[in-house]
Amino acid sequence: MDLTSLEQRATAELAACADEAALRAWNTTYFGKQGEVVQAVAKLKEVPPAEKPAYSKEVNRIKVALAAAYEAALAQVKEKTLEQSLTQHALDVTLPGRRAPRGRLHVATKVMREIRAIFADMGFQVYRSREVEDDRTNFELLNMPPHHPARDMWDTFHTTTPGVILRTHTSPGQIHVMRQFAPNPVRAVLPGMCYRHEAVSTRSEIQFEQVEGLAIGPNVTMADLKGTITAFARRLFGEDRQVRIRSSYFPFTEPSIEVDIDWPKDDPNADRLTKGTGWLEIMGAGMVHPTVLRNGGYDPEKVSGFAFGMGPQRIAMLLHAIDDIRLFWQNDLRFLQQF
Ligand code: FA5
Repeated sequence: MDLTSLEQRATAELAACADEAALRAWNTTYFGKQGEVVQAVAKLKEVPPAEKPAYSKEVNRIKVALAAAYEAALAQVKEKTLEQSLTQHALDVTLPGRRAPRGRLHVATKVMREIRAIFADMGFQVYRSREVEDDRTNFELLNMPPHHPARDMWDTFHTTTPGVILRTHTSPGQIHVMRQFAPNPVRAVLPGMCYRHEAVSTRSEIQFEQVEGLAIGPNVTMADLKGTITAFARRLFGEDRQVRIRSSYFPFTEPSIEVDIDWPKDDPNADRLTKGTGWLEIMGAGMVHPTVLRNGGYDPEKVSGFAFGMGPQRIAMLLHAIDDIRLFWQNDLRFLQQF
């Protein structure tokens, strides 16, 4: 076997390999099971003894040299492929990143938190009550037996389970709070969603939030109620806003009042929103009816209490001069992004 011509041929063919596949084929030709270099090594057996040392030395030199040349060529080709991929699919790391869209709190959430904070400062704890109620707690225990005409004030969404309804106000929460804390004094606010089968208008939605307030203890009076509401209204709306207290009727309070806030006269929507009166009703309130106190587990001879229920959406409308309550739950970003 002519080792010199084998080396020359193999070297020339290796240099001609353009890619990794060609290199691997070259490797099979020379270093595979039947490869030429492998066969040249095997030939050592047949070489006459006198020539053996020289042949052995030469064939090993060629074997090592070709193997090294192959490894070097393979490494070079891999390097080239990587470089090509880097330049062809170039990544510009200096480009500014995409901004993550930043969310914000819904205006209703903000107002709700403000209201809660003011009452928290006055020592009211926040109590969560269920949105799905039974007729008994939403009406009966609040002094409205079936067929009581006062039920007409709250047109109700019924579930398919008889007697299970969506609460029409947060007042049934009063019963849950009382039953948990009686006979101890309590001061709590109950925020949450309410539902009414109503004609939707600029001031009324079928879904809206309320914040209920309840204070029970020895010698709680109407003066405490008026003081609490006035302090609250002044903190939320400012010292110069007017608060009006009117007598009213709720079956679960006696006496009952309604609280209005004056609407800025220079607002072109004032007439529509206040039905021409200049006042917007923000809450109903009163002294807890003795029957309701008893239903809650208290002795009306020993304690008295006041309660109120307000609508944060109406309050948000006042604070931000929003002229349509329907905007709150329409998820229109043009509206939501203003707050
Ligand atoms: C009640 O719901 C009584 N439970 C309030 C109460 C509590 C009285 C405790 C006495 C003692 P009224 O139906 O007026 O009352 O609702 C109270 C407030 O909820 C209203 O002043 C208003 O701000 C808000 N509200 C009522 N209906 C809607 C509606 N459809 N859309 C938006 N807000 C409403």
